[in-house]
Amino acid sequence: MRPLVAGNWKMNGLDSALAELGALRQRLAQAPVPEAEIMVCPPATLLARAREVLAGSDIELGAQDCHPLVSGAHTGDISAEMLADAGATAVIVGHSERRIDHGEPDSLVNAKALAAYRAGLTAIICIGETEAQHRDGETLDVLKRQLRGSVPEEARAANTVIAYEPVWAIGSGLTPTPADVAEVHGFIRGVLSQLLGQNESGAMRLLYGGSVKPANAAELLFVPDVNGALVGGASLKADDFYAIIEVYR
Ligand code: G2H
Repeated sequence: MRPLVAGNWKMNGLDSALAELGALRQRLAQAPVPEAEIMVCPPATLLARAREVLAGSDIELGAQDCHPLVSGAHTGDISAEMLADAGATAVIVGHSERRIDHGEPDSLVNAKALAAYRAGLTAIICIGETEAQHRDGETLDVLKRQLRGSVPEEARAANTVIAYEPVWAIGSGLTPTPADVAEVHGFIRGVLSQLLGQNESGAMRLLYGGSVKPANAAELLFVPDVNGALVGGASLKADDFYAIIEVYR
């Protein structure tokens, strides 16, 4: 399975990120890493400019969120169709920052994933336990509940990627041990198998996300059942993002 390395810029990128993206593009042209699929997910306002920077390259564009509906009276929201029109081929849904900051429940994440499919986008569905849930030993129960609620019946390996992002590891510099990541990803694969069948589950990419850096990428990304990374902070600098991608070469 070809791994996916996706950069989630979050609410960053107004300053140097497009220049960094140009540098990444150049770097990949000089020293390609065809073993990995590469994506960047800028804020929606930068999609069009990022598309210009990436024109003719293999680097894909994703978005960070979408509204479940196609259009209507939803001030400030952006539909999956609009993201596709702006050049996105994928959209992140259910990132913990949206689940927590905006109170998004699993049912809404599920509806957003369906909207992504409707617009022809890949849904990158995020799940992950909080620090308190981790401490209380609830990780696997939380992940099972999130998967059952957030992953639509229509999810297929061709239209869906799952990203496991422990909330306590996001932006904190902390990461689970490779053994813990292996256990959790194996568990996720098992739950997906119950939900979608063994074929789809077996072929679906499971990304790890949360403080992935050049220094820890190799130990986290070659864990069994890890098929790539969702990278936040380290995706904003071409050198760092390339160094993470390069582990697959
Ligand atoms: C987790 C991750 C990207 P960071 O949110 O989705 O961010 O790599 O900065 O921890």
